[in-house]
Amino acid sequence: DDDAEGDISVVTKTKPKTAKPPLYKVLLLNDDYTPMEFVVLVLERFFGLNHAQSVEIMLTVHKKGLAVVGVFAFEIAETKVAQVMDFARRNQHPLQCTMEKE
Ligand code: NFA
Repeated sequence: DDDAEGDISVVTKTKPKTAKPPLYKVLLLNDDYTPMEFVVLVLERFFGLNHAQSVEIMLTVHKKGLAVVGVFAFEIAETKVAQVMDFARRNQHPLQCTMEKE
C-alpha cells in the first residue's frame, strides 16, 4: 500500500560569510581658535571632499560641536587622525580629530 506522503522540500541558504572589518567614524571637534579656512583645507586635503562639502561640514562642526567627516577601516581611520593632528600641530592650531568604533 502506497499512501503517498508528499515530500516537503525546504530551501536553505548559507550566506557566503566573509568577515567584514569593523568601521570607525572619524570625528572633527570644534574649538574657538582654529580658522574656518584651515578646517576647510583639512577636509579637502585629507578627506577628498570638494570645497562646497568641506565648507558645509566645517560649519556643522562649528555649530554643533563636532561632526563625522568619514567612516573607514581601522588603519585608514588611524592614518587620517594622525595626518590631521600632525597638520594642525605643525600649523599651531588646536584642532582635534578623533575616531570611534561605529
Ligand atoms: N570655531 C572656529 C572659529 O570660529 C572654526 C572651527 C570650525 C574650528 C570647525 C574647528 C572646527 N574660528
